[in-house]
Amino acid sequence: MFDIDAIRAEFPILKQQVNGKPLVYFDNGATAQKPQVVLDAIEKYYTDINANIHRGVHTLSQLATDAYEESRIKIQKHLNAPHAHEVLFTSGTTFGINLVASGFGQLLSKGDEVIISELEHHSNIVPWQFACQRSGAILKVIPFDAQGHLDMKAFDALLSPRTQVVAVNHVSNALGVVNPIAYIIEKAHQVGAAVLIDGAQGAPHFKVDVQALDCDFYVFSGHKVCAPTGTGILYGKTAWLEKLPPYLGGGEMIKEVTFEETTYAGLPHKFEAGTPNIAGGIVLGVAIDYMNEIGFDAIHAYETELLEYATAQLTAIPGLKIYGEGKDKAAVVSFNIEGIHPYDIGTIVDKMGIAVRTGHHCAQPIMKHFDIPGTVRASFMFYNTKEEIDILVAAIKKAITMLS
Ligand code: 7TS
Repeated sequence: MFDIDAIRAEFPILKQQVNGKPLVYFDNGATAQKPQVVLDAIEKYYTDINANIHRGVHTLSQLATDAYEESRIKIQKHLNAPHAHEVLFTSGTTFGINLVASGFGQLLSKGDEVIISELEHHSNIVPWQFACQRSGAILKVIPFDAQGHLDMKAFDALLSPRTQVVAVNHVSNALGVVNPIAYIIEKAHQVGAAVLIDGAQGAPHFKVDVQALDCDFYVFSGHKVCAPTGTGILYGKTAWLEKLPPYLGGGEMIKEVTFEETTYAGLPHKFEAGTPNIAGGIVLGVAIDYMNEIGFDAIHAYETELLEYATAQLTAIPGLKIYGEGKDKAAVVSFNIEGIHPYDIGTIVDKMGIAVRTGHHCAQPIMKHFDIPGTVRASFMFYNTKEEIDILVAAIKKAITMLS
């Protein structure tokens, strides 16, 4: 059963007052809060087994290595990845996309094509611009319509035998729209292109099955799934990970080093140079276990209720416009109020203890499409409540009175 009071009790930060008011945390798209079990696991790692991994014969090093590799297997199972070596630890989504795009920058040829979408976060745009600049490949962009849905007819028309990579997000961070990734993956594979899914806003809300999706890469950040910052996962199919060149050179990623030539370690180590965020990697497994215990079906059902409630309540405010419409959305409401700058709304509701994000959300092309400076974004997680949405709605009404 979904016991919201019990869940909230597990997040110490939610008991805080901010500006003299109980915290209402609606900036989960930026980062999620951490349950006690995650906080305890960080402390336990440093208290009991802190040591470097994959190198010591001593007991602590083996304990730390085992815990790190067990976490990799947990995440492999969670994603239904065929092999543990296809699950790479990273520092986050940005790192994962850069690793893949940088590799493709070396594999692509002049005239090849890379397709992204107009709905991407900057971290799924800029690395592909780098790759295209380096290789002479051409960047193409799937447009979106007035509701914020990607135009699949336009996508079909962009695909060609020259398409080598398609990189799109699972869920738009700025609008909350869920993209038709199953269709995109199937169509891209028909022309032989590899597909990277930016799951930064997908992994916190959906149980992802990489085999069912058949994506070539799936990337997400640990800090958005209740784990610490500086953690993340890049899932990649073995064949692609073997084809891609290493990203960082250093310790642990080599087989043999001489001054003439270096050969590389096998997967996953080829992509894991240097001492990683060991505690973070272990605790990411703890956070994934925690979310699985609640259950992603239960999480999705509860968050859908929150989203529908928030959409109805906010739509009823005169002059309020929501960006990103339709049924296929996940846990985000992005909006503006006629005649009021989003930053002013954000500042006033913060005084009432409410955390929302305002601005372009690192997705400037979306703002350009709508010809707006930014939006106010309320993004939800399974520990939020309808009562908190009521507090937000009342605060916005008050802000409107103050500003008009
Ligand atoms: N891709 C998407 C879709 C994202 O939402 C984000 C972060 C990233 C990539 C980058 O993730 P990072 O963990 O490497 O920084 N999105 C947001 C946001 O919406 N507000 O703050 C960060």
